[in-house]
Amino acid sequence: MIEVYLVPTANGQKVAILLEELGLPYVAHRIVRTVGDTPTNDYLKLNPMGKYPTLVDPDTNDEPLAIFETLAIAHYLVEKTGQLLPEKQKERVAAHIWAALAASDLTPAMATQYFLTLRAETDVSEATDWVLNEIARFLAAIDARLGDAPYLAGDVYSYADVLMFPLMATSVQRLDGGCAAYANVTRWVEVVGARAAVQKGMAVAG
Ligand SMILES: N[C@@H](CCC(=O)N[C@@H](CS)C(=O)NCC(=O)O)C(=O)O
Repeated sequence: MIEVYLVPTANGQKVAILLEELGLPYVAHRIVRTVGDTPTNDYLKLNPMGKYPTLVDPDTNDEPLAIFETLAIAHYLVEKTGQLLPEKQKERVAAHIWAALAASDLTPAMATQYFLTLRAETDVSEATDWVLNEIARFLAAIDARLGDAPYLAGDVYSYADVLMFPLMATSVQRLDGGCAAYANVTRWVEVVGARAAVQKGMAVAG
């Protein structure tokens, strides 16, 4: 059975929601750690960065696979099942684009915002202003996209929505006003957040 090692952050939530949506049986190891904890050597064999999440799948064509990087885990799971990947090429490409934006742009920006506003002990106001401006650019682009289509890929719910949801539901809530200024994002959060699999995944990694 699939095993997933996660901490209760947006990346862990993304993978837990995916597993729930795809109906794959899994065991979640919810790791409790504090800042500065070092990973065990056994865990570093699965994920050389010692970060979370990591997914281990014994049910492959060959040897068991250990997969890290949330976007790579998502690609693996949707390819394995053929689900949450739109049929139409235009929508499939859109899913890849918005999934990449969630993983490569908004997630690192929110992690940087977390450090600069909650952990940094020196004056980092210039860097904070820069990252908040970047986040506002991403949120405006996502809001515009969700003004043109009900879901990020287009008319169909896809893995891009899964990778974006925990960012909007948790990380972005750290900002003044959360995502309230973004009407299309707010509508989409209500729709996606009402899905049973999304609620279950959020609870597993909450
Ligand atoms: N690019 C990685 C980022 C993973 C990451 O930064 N995970 C955080 C939790 S969301 C973590 O493990 N932090 C603990 C640490 O850095 O030691 C991914 O997408 O999975």
